[in-house]
Amino acid sequence: MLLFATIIVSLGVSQADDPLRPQYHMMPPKNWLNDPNGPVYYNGYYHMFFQHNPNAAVWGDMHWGHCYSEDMVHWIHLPVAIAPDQPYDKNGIFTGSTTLVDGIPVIIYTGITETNEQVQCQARPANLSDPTLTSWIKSPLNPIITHPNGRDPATAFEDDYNNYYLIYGFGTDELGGQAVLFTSKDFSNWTYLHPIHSNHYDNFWECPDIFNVSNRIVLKASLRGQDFWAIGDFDPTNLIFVPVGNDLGEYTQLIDQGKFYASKSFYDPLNDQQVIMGWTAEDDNQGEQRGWQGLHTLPRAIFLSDDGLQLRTRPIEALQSLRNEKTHRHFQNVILPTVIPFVLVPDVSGNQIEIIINWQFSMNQNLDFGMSVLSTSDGSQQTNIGIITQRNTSVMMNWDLAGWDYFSVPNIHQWSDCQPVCDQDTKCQAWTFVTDRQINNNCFLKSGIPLLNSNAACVSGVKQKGLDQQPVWIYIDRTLSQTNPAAAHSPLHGTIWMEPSSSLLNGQWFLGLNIFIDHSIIEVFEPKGGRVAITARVYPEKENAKYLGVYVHEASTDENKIIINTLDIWTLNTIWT
Ligand code: DQQ
Repeated sequence: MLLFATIIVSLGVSQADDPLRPQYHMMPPKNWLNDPNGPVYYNGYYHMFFQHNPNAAVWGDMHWGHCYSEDMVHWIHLPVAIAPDQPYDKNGIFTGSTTLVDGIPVIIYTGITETNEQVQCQARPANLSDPTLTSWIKSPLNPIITHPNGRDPATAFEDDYNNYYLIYGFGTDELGGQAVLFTSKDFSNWTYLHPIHSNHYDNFWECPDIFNVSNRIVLKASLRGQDFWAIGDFDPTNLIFVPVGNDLGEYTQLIDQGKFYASKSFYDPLNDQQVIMGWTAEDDNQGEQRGWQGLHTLPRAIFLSDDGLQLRTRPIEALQSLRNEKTHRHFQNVILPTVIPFVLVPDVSGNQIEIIINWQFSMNQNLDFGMSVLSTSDGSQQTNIGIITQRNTSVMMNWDLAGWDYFSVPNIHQWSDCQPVCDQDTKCQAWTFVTDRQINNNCFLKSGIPLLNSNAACVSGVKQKGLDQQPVWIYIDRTLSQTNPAAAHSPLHGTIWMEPSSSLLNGQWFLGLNIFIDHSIIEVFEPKGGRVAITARVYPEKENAKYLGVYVHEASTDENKIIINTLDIWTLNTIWT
């Protein structure tokens, strides 16, 4: 089938020795990396620290690794910044942050003591005239905080009266997850106040972070294996965070829908933006053998929705400098008229690439279409990045919205009674009624919109927003990504609401996706609205799994076609200089 009119030459493929090792993501040369720690811009350079085991490709013996950069894109490795060598941190230099105190970067990190207590410690640059900030000196006052026994201090903030405030993660079964608040006048002597915020979605919060975006306060924390945000205000009298919408822990509050944890943000003064990056762990059982494990996601700029109530992210603009312009390929107006199992994008290949694809499709149709990446030429190994829409999302027969249940409603015996209950509950985003069980609570309410799963025993619905608004599922399907059964295969997805103001013309929706492929990591964004970020790990074994394709698994029955308005592809250069 001839779909693509332009004939082009091959993009070329990275010749890295290890075909799965990413080339434009932050990671040490070998061994282990986890949480980003204390990113900061100081005196002309960005500094990135990270949880690092320098001696083995497994978690343990935590040090702070260190890289620096002029542009937040191209990085240079530096020696370990902080090593565990004191009684108060001998068992690990855990996560922490950097704060500019009177213009000087000061690190506060969690030390794990000889007796495995978690205490908070401070370090300052040994030589401020060294722009690389290679050496750090621990404070003679360490540990500066010993109770409660929590971890992961965030960048501190200041009020108008020269009081500093610091939060770190804590929690118990009884108290739930918490971010505990301390105050100080001199940044060395800290007084415990109370939890700045807490809830019962988990019994401990790791890596909390608090920052200002567009005159609102964002609180984030890591719990249940994912990173959640809440937007709110800081109550200056009671010194607590008060969420204005959903609280962190709800499925509407994920920063990234995929493999993204222990994220850390920092203020980038050069571009006046708050930047966040997360830790992406390996998702198979081969990491130790490969000799490296863990990387950081691409840095993302944080912004708020127009109403100030939703957190949005998109890749920082500076990443465009990684594009090798000579390899740029452009296609336009590719019409996909009907169901197409798989068709190759001609003469393009690459496993270290960026893709921008602008889709056009009709409103209110049953559609499933997308792009295959890291694909063999026959499509036997591939990862699909697609879009699903449904004609009528208020009642979807034979579909399960699997997961994210927060309540099963008693005494409901038919699906038509399930939707009104959801409509009346502000927390409810969607529901599924299970028809083949003779139990008393077959109506499940969901606190987000899970991915659609075909299931003859289910009827599902999405709480509606308005006649001209439509939910759209954006997914990464890893069913054929690799053959290793121990690698994660489960689909990942995010759901967004298409809204007429930004993307509807003559009954057609316009939706752009920005996709980054780097050997064994895929990041998918909806860059215009910043409403979706999905990070996935994949481990294609086949050497030629470097092609791109398109597919339409479900097409409209009427005259409407799915159209690729534009498709742009670049090879990206490495970030290591
Ligand atoms: N990882 C760090 C901890 C943190 C956890 C230790 C989150 O400080 O709570 O490596 O991944």
